[in-house]
Amino acid sequence: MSGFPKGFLWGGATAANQFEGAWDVDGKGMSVFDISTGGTKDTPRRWTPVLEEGTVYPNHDGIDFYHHYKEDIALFAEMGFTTFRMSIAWPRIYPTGLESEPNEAGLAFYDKVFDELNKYGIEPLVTIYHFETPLELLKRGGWLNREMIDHYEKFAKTVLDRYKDKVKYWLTINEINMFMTPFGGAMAAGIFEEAHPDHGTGGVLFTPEMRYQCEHNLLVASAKAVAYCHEKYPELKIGSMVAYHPIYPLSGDPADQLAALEAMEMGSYLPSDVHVRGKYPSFAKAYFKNHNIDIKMQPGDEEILLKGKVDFYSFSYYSTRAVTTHEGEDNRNPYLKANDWGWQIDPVGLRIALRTLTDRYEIPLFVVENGLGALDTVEEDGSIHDPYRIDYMRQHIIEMKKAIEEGVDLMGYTMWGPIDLVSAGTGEMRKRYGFIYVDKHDDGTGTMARSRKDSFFWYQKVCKSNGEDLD
Ligand code: BGP
Repeated sequence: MSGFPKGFLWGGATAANQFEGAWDVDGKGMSVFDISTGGTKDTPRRWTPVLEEGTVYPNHDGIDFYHHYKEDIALFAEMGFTTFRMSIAWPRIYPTGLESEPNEAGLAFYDKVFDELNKYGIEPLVTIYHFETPLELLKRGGWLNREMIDHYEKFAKTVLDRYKDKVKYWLTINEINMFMTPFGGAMAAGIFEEAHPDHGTGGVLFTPEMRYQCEHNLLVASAKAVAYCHEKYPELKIGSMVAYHPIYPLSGDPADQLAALEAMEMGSYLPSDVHVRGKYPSFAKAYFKNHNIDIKMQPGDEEILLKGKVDFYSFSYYSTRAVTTHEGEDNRNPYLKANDWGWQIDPVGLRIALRTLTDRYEIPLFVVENGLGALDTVEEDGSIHDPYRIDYMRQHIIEMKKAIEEGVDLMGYTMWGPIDLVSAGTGEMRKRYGFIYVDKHDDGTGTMARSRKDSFFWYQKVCKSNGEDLD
């Protein structure tokens, strides 16, 4: 019986801003998440351009990986990780983004982390930029401002040059399509109060034209990093990272089918196609024309995109959604259950995603985020029983295995948040993904002590048996 190939990479994924803490240590500048308060699924976070006395800013301390990295990496090694996904906080390297020389203390921190990982034989998988936009650059318009491409290029070159011998696997920009969403307005363009139906009104509108302009600049920046890496370090592997959100038609009505196709095209395939094929797909060009969206491109952009084709396609996968064109119809998929945050759980959808992406791109794939955000209970004796998390992951891993047997070339799996960390979407701690519990709470209290949940021992078996033992 086939299954996961030898050398399949098993591990977990994190982002600097959500777990490092040490927000103002060793010369680090501020990122957009340093001005975010915590929220919940019902109460949106606030972005406070001026820090408020007495307000909790959850990313300031994160779970303090900065000072616990040795202990945390030892726990990952104990689980049998063969890879670990993390990002480099841009403002730790270039505090405002504008400096011409990098901050040596920031660079030295990641040297220590990579050395520690390598000590245990864990391959780092590094996201160059995971939402951590330097605040100073947002004040200059963020990704709406073309100069951002140069700032990113400088940062990407610095880290590729510095860590080329310690890091083999790279991702250019995390969930590049998330920058086009209402949530993306903050980290893409410094638009903190969006006039969007989902987000109340009264703020600035992050218009479709602005979104696609940011996306274009991001795609050019990503392509520049890929081209540089290929030219200087052909032995390294550099990939894309897209939030892959499958949208199903709710019914067999062709109008629903079309609506689902269009949502997939502009939501997931636009950036994916550019990353993999090196050019804009025809549906996107037509969409821009038909909606009077004028994307400012410069001569040479097309050539850069063509030179920036990725080596592998990585993506996050949490849930699927459905779309209906029928007025008044509930667009929840009646065949699926949801987590406490309303994200519908769909393991078979992952298998469909893997096969669809294989058909479309025919390059290696990497699942770099997948997992269950849940409320955990600590028992009196300190144990944490999380069968719901084990069940979610087991079902997804089974479907991944089937997809491999159906011809998918899959490099690895890094589930999201192997250790509890701050939520990107809401800024809360109580939405936990980890195999490792961290005593840190939404009111800012907690000892930061780490403990193993039941799922820790389960995933240890999975990693050590190369995905064979899923019981
Ligand atoms: C992705 C991000 C991650 C991560 C994850 C889970 O969008 O790349 O940073 O946090 O989603 O989302 P959340 O933290 O909102 O539960």
